[in-house]
Amino acid sequence: MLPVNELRNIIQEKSPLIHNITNVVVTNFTANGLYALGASPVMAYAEEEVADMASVSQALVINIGTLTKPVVNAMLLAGKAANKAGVPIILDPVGAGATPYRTETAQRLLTELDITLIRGNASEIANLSDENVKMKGVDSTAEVTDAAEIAKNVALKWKTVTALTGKTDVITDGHITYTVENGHALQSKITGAGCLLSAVTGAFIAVHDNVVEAAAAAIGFYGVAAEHAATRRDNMGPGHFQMHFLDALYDLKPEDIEQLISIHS
Ligand code: ATP
Ligand code: TZP
Ligand code: MG
Ligand code: MG
Repeated sequence: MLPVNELRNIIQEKSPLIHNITNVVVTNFTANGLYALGASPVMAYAEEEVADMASVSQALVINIGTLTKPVVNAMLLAGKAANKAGVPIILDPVGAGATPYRTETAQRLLTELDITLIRGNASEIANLSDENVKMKGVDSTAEVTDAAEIAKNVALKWKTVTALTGKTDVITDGHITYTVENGHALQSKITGAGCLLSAVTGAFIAVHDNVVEAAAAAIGFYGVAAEHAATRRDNMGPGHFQMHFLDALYDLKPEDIEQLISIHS
């Protein structure tokens, strides 16, 4: 079993600073989710400061959900500073494949920066391989039967650990592969479930050098939190789920994690 509880404890103890350059939809939810986990979020976008902020952070999370030209410039500046300082970078390629601008920007970031982990849904990850898969805005439409193959291709193509998420999650560096069977369907009924997950993987990678292990542990932990949240109330809907999910990230019991977590290699 991966050291999920141990890594969560280290995050709570050390409270790693996670610099997010994210989208305008999920900014508040991402900051609250990182606080609930025990990490320390900061959002900073100005070209004048992103390099300084990234270089003193323990992880940089770049999310292309609501791109503009100045934001792309800030991502490149922050990313270069993070690479120079040895700070890990997580890329969430939100909507890659939905428009050429998103696909090309994700590819540009992967080309110009040394990215530690890509975390996206099935369509987004498939669009970073040589496949062209339809997106419905930012939501995955891919009926993926070969998720592991797609994730491995992307990991090898970009020389980056890749996490393809959905009902089953696949985390791979192209050689070592974990699958995670945790999570709940209500996660796709709230905005930001994927974006916050990318930030949460950043916090786990900040405290554990083995990136594939850290990402799999983060995704397993996050899925158990969702399952736990979904059972706290009868007839759970997205509104209450979002609230209970934040609470579960905060106070999920170590024994519940051990009992419910389903990570396989
Ligand atoms: P999308 O916009 O397509 O929902 P996303 O970027 O929000 O994509 P997801 O792939 O939905 O990201 O992953 C977010 C989290 O939700 C992951 O932890 C994943 O395991 C979980 N998840 C998504 N759908 C399901 C499902 N049907 N059953 C269980 N867990 C799910
Ligand atoms: N539109 C642009 S970014 C965004 C939306 C709805 C949020 C996407 O969040 P997630 O976590 O990928 O579902
Ligand atoms: Mg989603
Ligand atoms: Mg997403």
